[in-house]
Amino acid sequence: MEKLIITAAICGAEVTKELNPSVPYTVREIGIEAEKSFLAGARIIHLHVREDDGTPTQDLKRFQACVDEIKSRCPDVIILPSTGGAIGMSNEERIQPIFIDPQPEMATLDMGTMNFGGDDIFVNTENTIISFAKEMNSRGIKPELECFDKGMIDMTLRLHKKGYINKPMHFNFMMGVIGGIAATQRDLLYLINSIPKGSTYCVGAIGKHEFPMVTLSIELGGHARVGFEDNLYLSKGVLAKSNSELVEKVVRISKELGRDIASPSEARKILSLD
Ligand code: KMH
Ligand code: ZN
Repeated sequence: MEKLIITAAICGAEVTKELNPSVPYTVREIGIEAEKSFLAGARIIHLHVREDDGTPTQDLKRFQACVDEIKSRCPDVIILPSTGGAIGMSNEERIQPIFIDPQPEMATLDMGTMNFGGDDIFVNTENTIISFAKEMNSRGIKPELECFDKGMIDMTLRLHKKGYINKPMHFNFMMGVIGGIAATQRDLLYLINSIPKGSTYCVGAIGKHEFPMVTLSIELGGHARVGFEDNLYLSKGVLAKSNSELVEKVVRISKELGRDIASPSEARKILSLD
């Protein structure tokens, strides 16, 4: 089986230090969390950034400072900035991280609008998706296709036919988000069976669903995403002290299941980044 690529979603936009004091806010904290995750086996850092007080931001200068800090600590890691940002941000704000220097190899592309809990709506209209895809394509940035539900795969296939999304595609299935697809074995199989042959996929899931769904993905040949953005706990009632503990747990599971971890260059090859 293909070697496993682990993504660490180290920060997110929603979780806070009140929920887990190890959630990184400052440039240095973000750099340390990225480095520890990389050393534990993560090959991709899915990056959101914060102001020092924890406020989520897509400010280009702040992203650049965090990317510079990460690259000075682990130059080989793949940085995958968020173009989703936080609920309520404008498209102009959200797209800013693709302009970091050097240009990112990948960035998220969220494939549809959805409820996001309470009164929150995560808005990604068809025209927004097309305009973000065009910006990424024109720069050679590979989109990670964020699918929170099956209909978002259908949107991806439609936009592929229209020429906005290229093969080979790389999907990230985010499961168990309020308003999205449930984190169940049946639903993961449905998602996997709905993507084009030759695509790669990664699986992440919220809270207690993270490790069961990631384990299933490892068994089925997919890749794995863990991190504070999705889950703050190492096990029931035990807060993770660092994202790296979550990565180490995936590495342990994967090794037990007989699947090796990709090196940075192997990860780039699997994702057709080179
Ligand atoms: N924070 C969510 C509203 C992404 O990174 O592209 C969106 C999100 C997806 O996290
Ligand atoms: Zn994200």
